[in-house]
Amino acid sequence: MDKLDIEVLSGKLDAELIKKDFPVLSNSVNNAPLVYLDSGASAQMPQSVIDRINHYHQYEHANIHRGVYELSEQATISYESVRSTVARFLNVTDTAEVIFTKGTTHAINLVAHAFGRTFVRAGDEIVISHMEHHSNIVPWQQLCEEVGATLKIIPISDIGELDLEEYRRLLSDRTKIVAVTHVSNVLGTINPIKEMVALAHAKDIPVLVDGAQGAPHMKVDLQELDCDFYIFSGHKVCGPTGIGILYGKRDWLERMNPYEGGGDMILSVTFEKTTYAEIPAKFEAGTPPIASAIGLGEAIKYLESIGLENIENHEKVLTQYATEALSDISGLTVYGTAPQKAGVISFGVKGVHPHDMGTLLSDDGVAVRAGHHCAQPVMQRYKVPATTRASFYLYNTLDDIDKLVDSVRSAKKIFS
Ligand code: 7TS
Repeated sequence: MDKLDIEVLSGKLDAELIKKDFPVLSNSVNNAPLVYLDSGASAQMPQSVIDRINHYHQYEHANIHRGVYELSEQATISYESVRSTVARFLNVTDTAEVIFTKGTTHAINLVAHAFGRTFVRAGDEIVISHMEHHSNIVPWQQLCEEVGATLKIIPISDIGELDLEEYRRLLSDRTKIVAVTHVSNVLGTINPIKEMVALAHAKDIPVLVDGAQGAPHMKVDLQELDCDFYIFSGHKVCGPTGIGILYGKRDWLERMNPYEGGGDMILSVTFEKTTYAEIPAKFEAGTPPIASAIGLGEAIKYLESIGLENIENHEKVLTQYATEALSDISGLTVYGTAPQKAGVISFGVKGVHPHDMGTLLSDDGVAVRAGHHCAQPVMQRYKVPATTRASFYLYNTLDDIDKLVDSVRSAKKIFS
């Protein structure tokens, strides 16, 4: 794939121009321009998001849902309007189905507690996959230990696809929920969520989708996917940390008990009895991260202004270009080569520890992640202790990839 082909293919998105929207990306690291290839961990924020958060702090800050004074009413309107922005982003119509959380991890714990403690009993089963992030494993494991349920695991193939035949077999009368990632943060595999949801729904089993690596990188249409819960984090969609989204179908959310108790989630409290607020308030106890929610709204508007389809297409091109260039390096193995793949490349180079690789790349200004990526079962599946991972986003250019590849080559020379 040469550069000209690629420019034609990624046509609708000018990454060089987009890069200028992100102040961090004009910085240098170790006297080299920063090449940021760790958006899978946290994406950078554009100036518009930073400005929106600053404006809130400077002119609009007040607690929400309680003041009768102007400032608090305005802050409430700004916060609540983000619910509509998120609903549009996910193509859902009922804004009460959009719950603000602290992030993906918090949202999955919320469902594991609130759904789990309401619907899961001894002898029941929960189906997850072998490619989950720890945050979509541990909360379910804790639930299973507490109530006496069992975790069932969908296996993955050598190229990093879920085994759908085995998935079908795992779905039974005992299955109470399926919890699966939209996109693997290590392998990049995009899972066939629509099909998996249909198979589960045929047996009346609800499905939770961990969208931490999905929502940032492609158009998510929840009316089409039809999953019961969809979750993502603000900091991976060019928003701030401390905020995330739980979408849940009204029917489930209304039947689930609250996860946390406190202010804002009640209708009335006496020492004898508390009655709970309607959704979404029932799941938003305490003062929320107001500024972060408002920043998330701005981040979504930014991504929408570029176009999620354009972002997805751009990342596909970057991934193909990077895979071809990296694969030319002898002794380099890419983990995860499924045809349906997002902008994540995990790799290992014979004779170079992934952490050493990460450190040497950093010396050249190239920021990648090295380690188990909070997905140790994936490492166990491929029998490696760790990998080096480059992950791409809308602001990455072909030059970024060239620098990555050059830097990997130099690192390899040091060890040969
Ligand atoms: N699920 C997936 C698929 C993820 O990739 C991550 C974070 C999480 C859940 C947790 O999200 P959080 O916002 O609650 O932390 N993944 C990564 C990563 O790949 N590198 O750093 C964080």
